[in-house]
Amino acid sequence: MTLIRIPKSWEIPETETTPEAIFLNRRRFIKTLIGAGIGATILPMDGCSNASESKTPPSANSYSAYSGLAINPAFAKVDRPITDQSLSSKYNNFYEFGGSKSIWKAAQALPTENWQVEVSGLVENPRTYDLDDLQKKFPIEERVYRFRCVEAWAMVVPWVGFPMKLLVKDVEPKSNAKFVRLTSFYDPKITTGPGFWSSMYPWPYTEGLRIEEMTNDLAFFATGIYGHSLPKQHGAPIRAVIPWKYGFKGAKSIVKIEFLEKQPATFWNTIDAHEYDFEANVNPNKPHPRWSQATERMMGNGPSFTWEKRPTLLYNGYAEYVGHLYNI
Ligand SMILES: Nc1nc2c(c(=O)[nH]1)N[C@H]1C(S)=C(S)[C@@H](COP(=O)(O)O)O[C@H]1N2
Ligand SMILES: [Mo]
Repeated sequence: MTLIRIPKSWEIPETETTPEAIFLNRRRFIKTLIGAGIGATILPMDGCSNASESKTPPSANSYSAYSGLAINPAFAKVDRPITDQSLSSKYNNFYEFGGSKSIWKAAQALPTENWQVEVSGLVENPRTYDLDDLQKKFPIEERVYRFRCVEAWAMVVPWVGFPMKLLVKDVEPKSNAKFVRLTSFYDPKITTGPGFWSSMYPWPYTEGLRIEEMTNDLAFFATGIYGHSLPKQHGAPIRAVIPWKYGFKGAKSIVKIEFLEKQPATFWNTIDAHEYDFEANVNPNKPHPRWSQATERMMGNGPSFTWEKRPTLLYNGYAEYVGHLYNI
C-alpha cells in the first residue's frame, strides 16, 4: 500500500501527462548536471521541455493512396468512432524529431526513399526486404484498432499493413529464437530530436516482443493509415502496431528486425524499467508509478481536440485474442 495519492490523469495538466518527455527531461538533466558538478536545485525544471520542432522547414506531407484495399472483416471496426486524421496526424510521439506532441513538421525530414528492412539473427532465411518486396509478398489489408499510449491518451485508427506472423514465417526463426528486437531509423544528422539532450537517450529507438506475441494474430506491421501510406510523423514507411500494449511498444520507421535468444534491452525500459516495463500490456488495474491507468482520454473525432474520458480496457479490449499469452 502506498500513501501517495495517485492523481487521476484528468487532474494532471497536459504537460505532466507526457512522462516520455518531461520526466526524462528532468531526470536525465539532473543526472547529467549532477555528474557535471552542478546542484539539482538550480535546474530550470521545465525550461527544456519545448522541443525545437520548427527547425525543419515544413514541406508537403505527401503520401499515396492504397487502391483496392481489403478490409479485414474481423477488425473492420471497434465500438468507438474512428479518430479524425486531422487530429491523429498532428498529435504524435516521435522523440527522434522532438519532445512535444507537435513534431509532424519536423518529421518531414525523415528520408523514406529506397527504404530497406534487414531481418537477421536466429533465422533460417536472413534477408533484406525493400518496401515493395514487403507489400508484394504479404497481402496488405486494413484493420481498425484501438490505440492506447502509456500517457493515457487513446485513439481509434484504421491501419494498413500485414500481420507480423507472415514475416516470421517467411524468415523461419530457429528453435532457439525467443525474442525479436525492432530498431528504428536513426541518424543524428537528421533525427535531431529535442535539441542537445537527445544524445542522452539510448538511441536508436528499439523495442522488443516475445516470439509468441509477434505471431499473435493482432501483431501488425503498418505501412499505411486511413487508406494511404504512412505520414512520416506516424513512422513511415513501416512501423509496428501491437494494439494490446502501450503505444511505445510500436517502434516507428523500422530498419532492422532481429531474432534473439535473450530479451533485448529496449529504449524506454533502459531509461526507466519501473515506469516502462518490457511487457507493457494495457491494464487498468496496474497504475503507472505516477498516475492511475484506470481511465483514458480518447481523442475527439471532430475537427478539434476534445478528450473523452473512458474506462481503460484490459489488454486494450483485446483479451480474447491475447489473454492466453498471459495466463488469465
Ligand atoms: N522510433 C520511435 N517509435 C515510437 C516512438 C518514438 O518516439 N520513436 N514513440 C512511441 C510512442 S510513446 C507512441 S504513443 C507511439 C505514437 O504513435 P503515433 O504518433 O503514430 O500515434 O509511437 C511509438 N513509437
Ligand atoms: Mo506513448
